[in-house]
Amino acid sequence: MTGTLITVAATGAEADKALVPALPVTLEELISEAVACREAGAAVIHVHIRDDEAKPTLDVGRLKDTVAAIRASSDLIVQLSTGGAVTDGFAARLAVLDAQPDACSLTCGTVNFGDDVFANPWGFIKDLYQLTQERGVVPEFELFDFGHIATLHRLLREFGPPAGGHVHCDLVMGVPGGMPGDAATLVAAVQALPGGATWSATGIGRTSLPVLFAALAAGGHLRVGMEDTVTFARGRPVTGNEELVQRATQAAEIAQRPAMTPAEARAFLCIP
Ligand code: KMH
Ligand code: ZN
Repeated sequence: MTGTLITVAATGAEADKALVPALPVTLEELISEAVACREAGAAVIHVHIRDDEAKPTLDVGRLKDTVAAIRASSDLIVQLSTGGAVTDGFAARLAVLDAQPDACSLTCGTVNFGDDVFANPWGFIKDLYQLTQERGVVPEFELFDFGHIATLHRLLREFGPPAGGHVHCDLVMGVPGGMPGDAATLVAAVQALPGGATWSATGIGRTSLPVLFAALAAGGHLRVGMEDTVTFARGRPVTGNEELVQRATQAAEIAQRPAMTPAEARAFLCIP
């Protein structure tokens, strides 16, 4: 049994800074959170950035500055979001790779996303996948529903292995419109993954703890962070990403699969 890969999804595109003051939206806030989360046990940071008005942006110049600043202040693996916000177009989402991250998210299908639609048609998925292969950016396959797993199989069948050669997935559970965040669903999803794939899981909102414990019990890895939940316990807002990472690290230690260092995570994910 390996250690536990802990990814922190620090900001996301959905939470409103005005309602969630602890959300890191400036570069300074993001770096401060990144350093604290690295100390607390995170090995990967999943990054969305905001503009001067704290609105989500995919501005490539800002993304490049963010990648450089994270690398200058920590050894975290930098995984940029290519999902962006539901309002982002496909060209801007492909251009994220111009910022030359270590890794990127790659969502394997369209999903209802609350009242919105997170659009990921096959044409976009295959273009993005081929771009990751050309650029040597290691994708993490984001799976919000069972149809996304079928599309992952198709992607690998038609276009071969990803950059680095290893398939790592993230089950994103509990999105209103996606698969539910519970242990039975997690086990069924894991059974459907391609052979040899490794996986993390994250539960959105109130599913964060059930999914965390189910993932550890099933031998998987963890993603936590304010992109996915802004409530630490019933009626108690999250004070920052660090406490979510600390809780994941403690749970992993209890499971006797302690948090991987970023160097161990690089080897595990085949990121040079
Ligand atoms: N913000 C969601 C619409 C990703 O980062 O790749 C998409 C998302 C997935 O967060
Ligand atoms: Zn994201």
